Amino acid sequence: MQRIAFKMKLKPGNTEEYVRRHDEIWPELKQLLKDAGISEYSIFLDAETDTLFAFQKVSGDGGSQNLKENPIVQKWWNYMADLMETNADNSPVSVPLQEVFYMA
Ligand code: RM4
Repeated sequence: MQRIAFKMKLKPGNTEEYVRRHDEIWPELKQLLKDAGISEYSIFLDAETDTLFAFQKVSGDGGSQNLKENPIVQKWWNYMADLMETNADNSPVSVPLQEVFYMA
């Protein structure tokens, strides 16, 4: 099991809608993330900079941001694109973070 983290960027003024959409995350997306070996997936917001910090445990060979071939992930990214900074394919700009401390 590997711990990974990455940051993403929210467009200003979209916190409430971002939270609302995640509170109503699609069951099929949730299931495919679990099936891909992703667990303990949380996203935190630094409201000062609109930076989103994602943490997740992964048992497979990649995390949530490596699932771009999956049509449900693509549909979700298209749905979320109006709220976030994205790449040309509407995937969220995601910057891997280095783990500098861990305590079990
Ligand atoms: C985030 C972003 C991630 C996705 C989660 C569920 O806003 O779209 O890629 O894994 O939602």
